[in-house]
Amino acid sequence: MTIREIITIPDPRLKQVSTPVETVDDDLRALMDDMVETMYAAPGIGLAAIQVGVAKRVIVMDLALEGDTPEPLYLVNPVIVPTSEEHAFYQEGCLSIPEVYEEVERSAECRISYLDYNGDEQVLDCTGLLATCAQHEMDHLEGILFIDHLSRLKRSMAIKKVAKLKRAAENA
Ligand code: GNR
Ligand code: NI
Repeated sequence: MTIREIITIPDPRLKQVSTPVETVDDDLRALMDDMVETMYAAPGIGLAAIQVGVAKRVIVMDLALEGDTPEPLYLVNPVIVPTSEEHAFYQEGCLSIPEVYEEVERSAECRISYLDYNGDEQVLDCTGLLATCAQHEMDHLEGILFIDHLSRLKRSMAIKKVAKLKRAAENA
């Protein structure tokens, strides 16, 4: 397993629409293993393949608390449907948009159908932070970032903040 580099804005790859996976094979499992290791190292609670530069419809998530037994979820070709009319606000962050945290409104509950690590069909009902995270990750597969849900002003402030951080890192 390898920790891969997480790409950050304004890398144009983050705007790509990811393509469906044809078969869940050992090559794909190697990618998913790397993604989980990369997510834990970051640390983060979710990661989409495009964040490591691979435009495939693959997501990993783990909402287990630090210190508890890890509970990684591997989602291939996920399809999401809202299962509640209710919406919820959560303060979101993204490993591809470092140090930006803003409230985003999403469906409070959703159901995801997907293929798991072994290529078997699964259905997962999500509430709370898991529902938020799942919708955030699904957006990545469509080339959408959480800042795209913000006002133009907040979005441009976020983009400038990341650019400034990168300049500071380069000059350090
Ligand atoms: O680690 C992450 N935390 C998080 C918090 C609130 C809503 C969404 C997320 S996902 C994020 C990791 C990430 O960038 N996934 O794409
Ligand atoms: Ni993200």
